[in-house]
Amino acid sequence: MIRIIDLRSDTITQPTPEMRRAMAEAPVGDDVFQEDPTIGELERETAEILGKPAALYMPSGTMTNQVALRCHTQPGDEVVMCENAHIYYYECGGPAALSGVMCRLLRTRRGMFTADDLRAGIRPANLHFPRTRLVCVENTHNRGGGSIWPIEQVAEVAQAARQAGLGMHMDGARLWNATAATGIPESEYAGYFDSVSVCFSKGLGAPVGSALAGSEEFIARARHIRKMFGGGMRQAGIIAAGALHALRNHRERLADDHANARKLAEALAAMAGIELDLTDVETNIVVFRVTSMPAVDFVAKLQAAGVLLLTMGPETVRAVTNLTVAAAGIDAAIDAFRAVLK
Ligand code: TLP
Repeated sequence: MIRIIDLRSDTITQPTPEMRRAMAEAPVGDDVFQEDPTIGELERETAEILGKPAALYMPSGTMTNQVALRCHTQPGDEVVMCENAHIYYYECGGPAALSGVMCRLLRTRRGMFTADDLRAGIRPANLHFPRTRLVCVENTHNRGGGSIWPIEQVAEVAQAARQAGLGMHMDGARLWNATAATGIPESEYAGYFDSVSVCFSKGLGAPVGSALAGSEEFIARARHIRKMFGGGMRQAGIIAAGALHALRNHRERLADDHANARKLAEALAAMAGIELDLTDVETNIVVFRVTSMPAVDFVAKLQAAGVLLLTMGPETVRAVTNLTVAAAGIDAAIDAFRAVLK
């Protein structure tokens, strides 16, 4: 039997035995009545880490992002973001379907735009134009290859947004990875934003859930929209306990994922048939170009050799290190890459 090394995403992780125990033993209540003590604890701890007054647990990162958009905007408004933002690229047209907003897309390298890029994307006041209302920043940036926004650039973009009277939302699904890599606290990044979405079910390894953080007033509105979107859950402390365990115990170990990504990237960069700039590998995501065959063929061959990956485009492939793949798995994956490219 070949051993499967799953590098498709950091969402594929299995709960650890300790996490399962915490989930089995979690005190629960009806969270629509705000009576679930475990969810309450998770929301308080998350808000505290992010330096925000309040937070709200939801089933997914897609829901936290889309609820945030709905809270910040009116139908017909425009939201500015990178053309590769998860909110635009991977959320099923949610901004149009759920909030009735348009997306103004900025072309970027690796997901990061400047204050000048933003200013160029803001509509002037004019009877004919939509109202620019919100700016979305993704940190780390998924399609950007796990890239980290420099904090100075966040500050400049936030200042330009404030000057124009715009709201700021961060898709921080992998904000934990940015902090693990830079040492800059999550709250320092979050301080530049009105709302922040974070995921427990990616690098942290929980089975379910994300949180949206912001002011008390913003989160009260988000609670209402979450209910409207069907995300009001009942005894969800069962799953929130997994998220709480992950939050308390798995943030520091993200450094292992980053070391594994670097190891993999260094080996890949040296292989003929692959193009990869090592300076682009900052966290747990490795994106590379395959020059010797179409990306889909490459991924199929690796799958046959027991290594699971995802294509990102016709020539690009993504590998994401995660909690279930230890350093030994990375060594085995490197051998499989070499065998396929031979
Ligand atoms: N990303 C998934 C896929 O949807 C692509 C992955 O495997 O990386 N924001 C960012 C930056 C994300 O990467 C994701 C998930 C989400 C939001 C959405 O989270 P979920 O999957 O919980 O809805």
